[in-house]
Parts: sequence; structure tokens; C-alpha cells
Amino acid sequence: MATNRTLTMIKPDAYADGHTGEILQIIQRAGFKIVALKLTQLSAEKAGEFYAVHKEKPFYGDLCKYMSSGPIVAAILEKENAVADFRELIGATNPADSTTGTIRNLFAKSLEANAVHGSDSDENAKIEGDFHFADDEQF
Ligand code: 3AN
Repeated sequence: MATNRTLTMIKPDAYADGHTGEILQIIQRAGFKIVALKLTQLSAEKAGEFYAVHKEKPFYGDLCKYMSSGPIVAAILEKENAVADFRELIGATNPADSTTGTIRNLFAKSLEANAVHGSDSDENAKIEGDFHFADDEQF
């Protein structure tokens, strides 16, 4: 069932470089409502859990190290067709392939440090939203 929600993370580099405010502004101007928001930091173990789907990939170890290297901002976003529309707003995984004006095109440093995460399905949006916010009763 479509929930009209997606989960984003502003990744360590983008947060450390001070892009959080601008990224959230782009997200809100695109019509997404922020329904949950927090500054947090993943342990390497929790990052591994979040990206478990990539466990067999050669970049998994580096990805977990990178995603636990500093604070991130996690948010649940709400909008009709949230998952697909947000993927469009952030642009391609590899910033070299991303459309001009997308968040990754504006802020990503590399394929790994690509500024933001966006859920890839309604099912994963729910799983990832719970991953970050299940302890917060209202969500
Ligand atoms: P997306 O974040 O666009 O859904 P995924 O799920 O394929 O992309 O990859 C998850 C994360 O893993 C990416 N955001 C990126 O940081 C990293 N990643 C993906 N592919 C590679 C790769 N070939 N080399 C290094 N890091 C990668």
C-alpha cells in the first residue's frame, strides 16, 4: 500500500559542509512536508543494518564506514507519490549522471558521498522510517 511517505538522510559530508538548511529548503519548496526530523549518528553496526541489502557489494564496508563517520539528518517526508518524486528531486546515485539542479547534482562529492539518501520503494520507506523513528511514538 502506498503511504505517500519517504525517508531521507542528509549524509555526513553534506551535513558537515553546512548544506542541511539549503537541502531542507529545496525539499520543502518541492512540496514535501517534513513529518519527522532528527540529527543523529549511526554506529558502523547500525549503518550495516540500514544498508544490509548491499552486504555482498564490494563497496559495502566503505559505505558503512562513511555513513557512520559523522552526524546525519534523518527525516520522514510526506507528499503524494513521495518515493518517486523524491528520487527525481535528488537525482541519480552517481552525481556524474545527475540532472542539473537536483540535490545530488548540487551537493554530492562522489558516488559514495552523494549528499542524500532517498527510499527506493514504499515498502522500504516504511522499513527505513521505522529504523530511524520507531521509538518516537507519534510515528
Ligand atoms: P541510492 O542511494 O540512489 O538508492 P543505492 O541504494 O544503489 O543508491 O546505493 C546506496 C548507497 O551506496 C549510495 N547512496 C551510495 O552512497 C553507495 N553506492 C552505490 N553504488 C556504489 C558504488 N558503485 N561505489 C560506491 N558506493 C556506492
